Amino acid sequence: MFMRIDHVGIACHDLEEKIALFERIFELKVVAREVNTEQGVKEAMLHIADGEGGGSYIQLLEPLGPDTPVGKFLAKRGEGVHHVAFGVPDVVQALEKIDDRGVRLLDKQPRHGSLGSSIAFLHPKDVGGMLTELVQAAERHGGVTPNARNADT
Ligand code: MC0
Repeated sequence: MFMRIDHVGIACHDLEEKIALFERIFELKVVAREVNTEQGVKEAMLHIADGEGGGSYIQLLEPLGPDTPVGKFLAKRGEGVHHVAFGVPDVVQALEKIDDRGVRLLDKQPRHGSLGSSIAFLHPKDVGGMLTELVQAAERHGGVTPNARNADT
């Protein structure tokens, strides 16, 4: 089901400060920034490597307000790893499979994610305490749609 780890999302209070920290320690580079109002975050993607179906990244997340998923997380747990996102070839198909396996889907339909991806979250309480995100990368970033795969075969 999974092709790679797409990204690890890190919750932080100050995006610019944490970008500078990750650039300095790990020599990573920001390849995209976005304000995603639907998700209540301002975020930056720092590129690590390219893999099957897309890249892998560190995603730094600053909440747009206290009453957002990341705002609530910071108030409760402080800064740190907020979620792990796995690259899948087809997010709708992955959701259908997982729905039959007793896991609460936080998104029944994919939403807009970083770098033009389609994303969906699974409830952390049903996945060993880990907020889990499924990511189908945009095609221009190497995502593999079912049609593209069929065209290749
Ligand atoms: C909450 N909990 C977590 C957690 N957030 N556990 C592990 N990791 C997390 N990140 C736990 C709480 O500690 C609590 O457990 C229980 O889940 C309920 O949490 P809550 O504080 O009462 O908050 P809820 O229930 O209102 O919301 C939690 C939930 C929500 C995970 C359902 O945050 C959500 O729907 N998240 C998905 C969307 C999201 O996170 N968007 C931001 C990233 P206890 O034991 O205390 O009951 S957007 C993003 O990343 C996009 C831009 C992208 O990747 O492209």
